[in-house]
Amino acid sequence: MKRTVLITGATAGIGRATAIRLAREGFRLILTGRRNKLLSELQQELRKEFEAETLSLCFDVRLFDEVEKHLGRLPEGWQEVDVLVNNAGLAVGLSPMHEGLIDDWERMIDTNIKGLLYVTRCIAPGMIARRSGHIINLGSIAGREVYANGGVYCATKHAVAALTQAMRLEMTDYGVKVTQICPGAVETEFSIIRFKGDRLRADRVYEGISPLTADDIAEAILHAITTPDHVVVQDMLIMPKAQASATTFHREQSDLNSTHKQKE
Ligand code: NDP
Ligand code: 8X3
Repeated sequence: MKRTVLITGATAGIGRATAIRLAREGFRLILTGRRNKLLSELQQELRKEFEAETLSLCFDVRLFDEVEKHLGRLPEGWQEVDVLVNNAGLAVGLSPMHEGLIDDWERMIDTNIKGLLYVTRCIAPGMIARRSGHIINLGSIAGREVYANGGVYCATKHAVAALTQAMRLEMTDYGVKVTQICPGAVETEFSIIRFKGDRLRADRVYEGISPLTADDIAEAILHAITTPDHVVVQDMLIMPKAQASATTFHREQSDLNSTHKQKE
């Protein structure tokens, strides 16, 4: 029986790349996100390219009623989720706390922490009952370090690290694996969202380096979910070769070649 993987945030970036990589390997996929058109296009692409069996569900992970409506009663044939990839997430804004926008904070906290919890609350009980399953949480280098002006985003990713550890402590007795994947800079829609559509500013984040690609992280997720049953990848930190810490990059253009520049 092919395993079923639920990916939150499959409309872009790491989630979308993971969907494509896993479809190629024959997994059945539940694809979620807020942009229905992108979900439909991805579904068609995966069916055409890989004859993938997919279900798409359009909802906002911040709204528990919506999450429960879609995931609390999955359709016939899709009720057993073997792997949950808690990927939906974002950074919004880059400013010190004394100037931060409350709406930016709410979006990050509600998506990255509460959204992950809401989805897990709906899916984990089935895994516990079946004594089998795997939860993969997208953390970040920002969950291991903090940097000025990104305090709230960093706090949400530190929360993901804490929740991941607690899940593991709670679920190991039930045979459920728990993994955290922590990337450094990955070029996706992430910086465009962080800078609210300012593409020039977003491009500067990756200037003079070869950032990670969404495919690099999809490959890591594939590895984590295809180890033998007795093996768990608990935690992976994956950085571009040119990135030494959250704020330290070696850039080919020397005028940008110092710590912190990309976060200013
Ligand atoms: P993208 O912006 O490219 O993709 C984010 C995905 O999350 C989209 O599919 C988006 O879908 C979904 N999403 C955002 N908000 C919501 C919501 N409220 N409800 C449902 N879905 C939502 O970013 P990445 O692929 O880069 O990010 C994926 C994860 O990886 C995030 O958790 C991020 O924090 C983490 N990460 C990213 C890094 C990077 O440098 N890019 C580094 C480290 C970690 P839609 O808009 O359709 O809802
Ligand atoms: C995204 C990476 O360094 O912009 O999680 O916080 S960073």
